Amino acid sequence: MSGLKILVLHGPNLNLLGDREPDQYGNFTLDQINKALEERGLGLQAEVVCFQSNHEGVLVDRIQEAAHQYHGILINPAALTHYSYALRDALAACRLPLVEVHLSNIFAREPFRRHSVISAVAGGVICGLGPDSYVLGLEALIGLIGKVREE
Ligand code: CA2
Repeated sequence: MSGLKILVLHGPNLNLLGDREPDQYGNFTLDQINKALEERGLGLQAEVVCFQSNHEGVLVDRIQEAAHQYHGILINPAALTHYSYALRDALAACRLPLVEVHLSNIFAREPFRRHSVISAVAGGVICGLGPDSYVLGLEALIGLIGKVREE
């Protein structure tokens, strides 16, 4: 599928990747993840635009703006995963195909991380594979967009 525009959203503190908590999240930086996504996107004829914010409302604004500008959203909501109904409502309202990703296996971590309030409005969820979660998530999202378009 050609000519797709994908918005990648990263939630709070993901800008710290590569700097702290390497045991949990690895040594790579957010820039490196973004570059890998842009490159994979090129291979799939999709333009990938990446955005990170530490602020829930900024992410909500970005999702609202995305509705008419993008074909799908790939999101790592970070800690907002576990409690942000505002983010969930914005993602549901924009009605774009959505894939949720996590670097870590949230089901193997503290109890509060084992539930996502976002997953119910996502087409799919990938976690636990480090940066590969994002790349696999992008591929899955492009597949999902293709299916939605066929309907
Ligand atoms: O595993 C993931 O991708 C998470 O979304 C990462 C979030 C966490 O709250 C979720 O439960 C799972 C945390 C992102 C913060 O990333 C940091 C990176 C380096 C240093 C400190 C935090």
